[in-house]
Amino acid sequence: MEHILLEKQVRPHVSLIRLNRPQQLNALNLQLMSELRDTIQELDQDQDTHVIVVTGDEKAFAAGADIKQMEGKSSVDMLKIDQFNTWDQIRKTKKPIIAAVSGFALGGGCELAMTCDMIIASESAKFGQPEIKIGTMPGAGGTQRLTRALGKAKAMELVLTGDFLSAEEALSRGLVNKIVPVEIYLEEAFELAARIAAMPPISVQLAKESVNQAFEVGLSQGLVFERKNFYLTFSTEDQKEGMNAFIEKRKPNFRGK
Ligand code: DAK
Repeated sequence: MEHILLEKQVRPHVSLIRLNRPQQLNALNLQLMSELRDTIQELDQDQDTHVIVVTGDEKAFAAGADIKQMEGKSSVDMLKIDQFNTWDQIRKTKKPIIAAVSGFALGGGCELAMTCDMIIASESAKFGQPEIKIGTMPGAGGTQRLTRALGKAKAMELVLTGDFLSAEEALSRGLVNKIVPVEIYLEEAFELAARIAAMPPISVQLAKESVNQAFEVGLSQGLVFERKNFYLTFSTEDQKEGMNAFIEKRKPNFRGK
């Protein structure tokens, strides 16, 4: 791996992926995205990892897809490269992914953060979809996810002007979970990840899948989907352990079974 750093067990059952092209503000070139996809898929299979944290560095989570790599491409080139396949595979990750964002999260960087399940941001975080300024538009979910998160008016403004959204505004509008000083944003993401990693992992995955269904289907279908996953938790040992531990007034010992 050239553009990705992987650190396992930064907390119990929590793994950290760091985007590592600092000179280019972690611009997402094809190699970085392939390495990211491969690493996430490996962690999704890894029994010792329950939660994944993805971060960049203090200056940039990622300043977008690599403009220098895209500049000369035709529509047919883009179609043949089929980057969407890579992004779709990341989107299908079963385990929760927390984005720890500091500095720029722009274009594909903002889309990557929104593809994650939660965002912890530093006070310096800046979100935006500035693709319009370079003659194109968001292509990896920006118009859809930003609109769902911020509502039509603000999303439209950001997508059409390329303006940035401050961390404060991102928090007040529900795009991010929390903002903290830059010195502790990664720590804060680890804390959240560790709390989730201590929960029964099968129920966590089923619950994540169910929340995500809310963005895919209508309410009746979503409720049916939720109900089936709810039933499914009753065939896990962890459900028995969790309820018995409550009754016996002790801490549960979840084993992912
Ligand atoms: N691509 C390539 N290089 C980049 C880059 C980017 N997106 N962003 C920054 N860099 C490079 C700069 O070229 C510079 O490199 P050198 O000149 O030193 O070699 C270095 O990083 C430092 O950047 P600056 O000197 O510009 O730093 P500043 O602090 O002055 O400015 C900035 C920071 C973030 C405001 C500025 O760098 C900037 O505006 N960057 C571009 C932001 C942008 O337009 N992002 C959107 C890119 S388009 C797709 C999936 C996703 C996408 C497309 C398709 N498929 C699935 C098909 C996404 C598209 C995009 O994201």
